Amino acid sequence: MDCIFCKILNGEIPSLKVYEDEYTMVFMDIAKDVDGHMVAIPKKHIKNILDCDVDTLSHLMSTVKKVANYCVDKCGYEGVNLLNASDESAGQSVPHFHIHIIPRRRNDNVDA
Ligand code: D5M
Repeated sequence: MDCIFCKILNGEIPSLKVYEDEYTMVFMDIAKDVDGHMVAIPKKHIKNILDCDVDTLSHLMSTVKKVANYCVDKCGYEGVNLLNASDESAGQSVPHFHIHIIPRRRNDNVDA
């Protein structure tokens, strides 16, 4: 399958990995537009939330919460933005389900 995120999962494309477990992985977003911008993905290739079974969604959200809490509890951030685009009509550019995690501080001037 010609999917960038599947290639990251199987090591064909390098990534800066932040977290991994049996079902999910989190790595730094290549955009580097915002300090700390990460993406969390399920290991199972699913296009987006519209196709996602609730078990996979539950694993993914559990991972998102772990990473979000780590950002706030251990890394000096105060909050997070969680963003998702499901379908090209909504702006999805990589067709493998992902949740953007953007750590935030008050007055950080991020436009997320
Ligand atoms: O978000 C897709 C995101 O995927 C976008 O913010 C860039 C990111 N991306 C694309 N290729 C890579 C690689 N190779 N490593 C890390 N991040 C990547 P969307 O919401 O679908 O527009």
